[in-house]
Amino acid sequence: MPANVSPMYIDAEKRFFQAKELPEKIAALEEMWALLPKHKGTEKMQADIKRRMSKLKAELEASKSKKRGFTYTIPKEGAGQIPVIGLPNSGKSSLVSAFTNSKTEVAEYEYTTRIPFPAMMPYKDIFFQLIDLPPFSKEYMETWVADIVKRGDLYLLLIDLTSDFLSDLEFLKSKLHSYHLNIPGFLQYDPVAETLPAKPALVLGTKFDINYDEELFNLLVDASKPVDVLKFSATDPGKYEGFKEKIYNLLNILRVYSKIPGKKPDMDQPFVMKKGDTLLDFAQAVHKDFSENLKFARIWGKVCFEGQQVAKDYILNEGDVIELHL
Ligand SMILES: Nc1nc2c(ncn2[C@@H]2O[C@H](COP(=O)(O)OP(=O)(O)OP(=O)(O)O)[C@@H](O)[C@H]2O)c(=O)[nH]1
Ligand SMILES: [Mg+2]
Repeated sequence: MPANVSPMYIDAEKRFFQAKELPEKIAALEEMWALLPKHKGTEKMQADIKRRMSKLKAELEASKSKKRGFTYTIPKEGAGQIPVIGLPNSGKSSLVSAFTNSKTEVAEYEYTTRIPFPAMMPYKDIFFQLIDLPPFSKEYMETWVADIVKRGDLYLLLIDLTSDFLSDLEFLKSKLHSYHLNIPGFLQYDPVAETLPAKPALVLGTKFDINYDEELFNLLVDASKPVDVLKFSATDPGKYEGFKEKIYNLLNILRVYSKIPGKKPDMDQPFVMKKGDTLLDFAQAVHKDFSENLKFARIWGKVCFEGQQVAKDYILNEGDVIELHL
């Protein structure tokens, strides 16, 4: 034991070695960390404490999720499942209640939201499924939050413009990196994420009505690149709806409409398809047997006019009205 540590440190270390339960061990380590003078002479000890701490925290997390043994699985509905991600009080629930019919709990205090809360957000003739989540935080986070985020089709990141938002952004990035998300160019390189499907993200600078400084905002824009940042406030939803169109474009989807021969098209219920999908993909989406029996289709749209006949490999266009012939 080097002479330059305090008796309090030695005491904490004693408790670390005597502790039987993980939380006690972690608490003792945290105390040791706080009490250890940080200089060159203690570098080895610093590294040692950090290594032990991360190992024990991982063990604790694992034992908790094993004990709990559950996770929330939210069935996908609508044109895209969008987890709403942000630090405590960043305005997640305010966004969800302003843009959907569901009333999730909004409050001035932190950690208001404790369970996932799905709600449908209308956009034109379709819906996006938002999921209000508990906050991302440096303290304990439920492991199921990661499960929900990983399944998302687009990550909506809320950054409170009235806070120390550059460090908030860095914190969110490091968390998302630990989930191995593939958001091209946004997160630090991660060989595991590379093997997973790339997904889009969008940053909203919230509480824009309270605090705004063009220069600071531009720093956020730079730090978020290549992910776009939009100014946002939940107090005046009508004025800030633009983010929905952005989401639509980022999801790389399009809407097509089905028509039964001899009848008017059903313009109320679009089919949401991926950009690049073919007529055959559409037939399959309408009915799983249709793709086998499909002969051709007639299309009314911007690219094909007046019921032009197309084959199975026709690439769908936004707004196409499609009449399948089996
Ligand atoms: N002025 C203003 N206040 C906002 C805005 N968005 C949220 N707030 C306020 O900020 C506080 C926190 O909002 P919430 O929507 O509950 O935040 P949250 O991110 O869901 O918080 P947690 O669930 O605790 O993580 C509330 O008092 C809201 O009224 C906004 O755009 N403008
Ligand atoms: Mg909330």
